[in-house]
Amino acid sequence: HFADAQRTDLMTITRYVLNEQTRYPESRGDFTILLSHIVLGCKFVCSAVNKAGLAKLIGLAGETNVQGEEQKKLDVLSNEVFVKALVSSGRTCILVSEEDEEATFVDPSLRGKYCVVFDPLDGSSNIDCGVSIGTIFGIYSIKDGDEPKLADVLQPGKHMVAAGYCMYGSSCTLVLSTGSGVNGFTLDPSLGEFILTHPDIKVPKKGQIYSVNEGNAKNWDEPTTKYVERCKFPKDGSSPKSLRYIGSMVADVHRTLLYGGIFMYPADKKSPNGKLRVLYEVFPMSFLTEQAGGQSFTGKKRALDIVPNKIHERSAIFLGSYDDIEEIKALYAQEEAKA
Ligand code: P6P
Repeated sequence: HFADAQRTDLMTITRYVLNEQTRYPESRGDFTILLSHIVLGCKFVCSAVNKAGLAKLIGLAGETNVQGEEQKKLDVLSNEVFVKALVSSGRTCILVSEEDEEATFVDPSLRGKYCVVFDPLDGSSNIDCGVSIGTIFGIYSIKDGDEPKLADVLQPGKHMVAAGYCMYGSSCTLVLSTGSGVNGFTLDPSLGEFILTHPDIKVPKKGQIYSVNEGNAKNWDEPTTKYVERCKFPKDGSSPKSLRYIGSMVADVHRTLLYGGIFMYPADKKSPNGKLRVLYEVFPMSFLTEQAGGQSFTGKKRALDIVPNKIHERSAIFLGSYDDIEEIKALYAQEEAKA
């Protein structure tokens, strides 16, 4: 009987968000409309990524993006789709994309109250070899009703009203938090709907996996070096942790949320602020991790407390299981005490 109910009682992402909305009687459904446009963008990118190899979309567009990385056609396409979907939703006023050097201020005729920061196709250097990649997004409300200004997207991550990612892998999974927990939805291509498949995701309190690019070990600082050493040669007689590093943030974070452990992109001598971008990589993934009961730390402070000065600013990040992050925080605190 339950199986029947499950088959007919489909909890789609739209229905889930509408249910959420009933918690805010004053809301006029703007967020639901915004989210439906983000979902449309994810469906488009999922379809384009799945047929990229066939549609010869693979290969360099010849241009380089603001990050100086060679731009693949899918990057360009995904960015255009998301910008157009978000602007046409009539619910946004400022957009920040990894692909665009400047923020986009939406025309007053289409302006809404939300600011969206996003990486339309993170991990795109992995497209050609079929590794999972993803879209990462975070949503702020404009600070006060008058003219949108850059300060509205330079808010600390803790002021985000929602964050999520869509992972394009063996299946297309959208993981979302609107501030009351984390839920995962999987695209059913036959319906074109995202169906709730991972209700109320919680990061295991402690994990057996560490995830870092060991190739940067030469440049790590003392606390990171010590922590990784502990993962490999535990002093307390426990078994060493496993190393899992995919090199695509969405895939590494998705595994961390589901299986536990720690994902790290530390600062190092070569990149004193790490590599990952604050607004549309660190903040959304930290928001989700905290909502799932984990922690996210920069080496100096809680990641969501960062106040960005520039829209493409970077930060170091250590996120994942609550207890594992406590360990890395203690090592940085010891370092701090020595200074
Ligand atoms: P590295 C992909 O290019 C990305 O931005 C993230 O998705 C990923 O976590 C990171 O960079 C990988 O960086 O230096 O280990 O190749």
